[in-house]
Amino acid sequence: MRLTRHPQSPLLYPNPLNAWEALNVFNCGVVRHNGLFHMLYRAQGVDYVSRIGYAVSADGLRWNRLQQPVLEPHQGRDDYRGVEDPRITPLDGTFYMTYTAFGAHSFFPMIARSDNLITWTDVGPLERAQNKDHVLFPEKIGGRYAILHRRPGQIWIAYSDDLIHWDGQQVIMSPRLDNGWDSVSIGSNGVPIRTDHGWLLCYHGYDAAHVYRQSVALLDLEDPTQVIHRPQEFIMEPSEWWEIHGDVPNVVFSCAALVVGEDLYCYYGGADRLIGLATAPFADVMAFAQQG
Ligand code: BMA
Repeated sequence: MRLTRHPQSPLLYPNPLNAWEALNVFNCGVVRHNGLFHMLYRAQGVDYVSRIGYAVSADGLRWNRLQQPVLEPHQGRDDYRGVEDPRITPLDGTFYMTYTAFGAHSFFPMIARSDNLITWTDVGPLERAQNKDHVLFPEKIGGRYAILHRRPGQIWIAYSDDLIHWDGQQVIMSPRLDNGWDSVSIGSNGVPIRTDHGWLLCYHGYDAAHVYRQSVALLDLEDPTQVIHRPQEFIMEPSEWWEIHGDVPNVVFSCAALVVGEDLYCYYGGADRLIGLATAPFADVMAFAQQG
């Protein structure tokens, strides 16, 4: 099973008229709300600092962007390379953005909230150590917030009552040393999707050649530390010219997986330069996921 590139991909290009997004636009979170698709995307400008921009779309394909970023370096931890890789979780009537703050000496897993997807307020970092690829579940589990994150190379889970103090840290998925594509490092992609067969988690992995690919796993609904299925194969790898050549070569990296009608939509950054969309019938993704 492989995802199919949408024929209109790539959907978003850098905009040379805006200094802050003139160089690259790539990893993005997408959420549907009030009949519209809302995108928060990572952009790099001529200063190579990452900022987060906002775009809106009626069909998920043609996007209108704000001229100014909605999140810029603002809190010291992000003073070196800025704010990266937004993932958007709607939960309890508000929106949460998990993003990475890239400072001079480390990178930090940040969490912010918003009621309108444009004005964001930090809630707190998940932890004060090198950590990224964190994504909040769209429901409380056992009455508590649950988050996936990445400590070097592995996907971890943690729980919280207030989004500030986290406990229950434990590793749930590791690289498979003998499996090629995900043998070196793995991390979560978009927000886990509730299904009858478990949480569908899209995740990425890379190998010794630093090629980023994507696949899926199913986690138990009540206890997502339990990985029920994890197929060996990937469902997407760089193959288009703009996924192979860009700012960082050989990368497909998604922060957004969502169900649209009968399909899974996966928005992703290609080679850290452009934004694309790949899709598959959701039933096919689920049949594949349960093979592992
Ligand atoms: C990861 C993240 C992503 C990026 C990827 C490939 O570590 O920084 O933002 O797309 O590397 O460069």
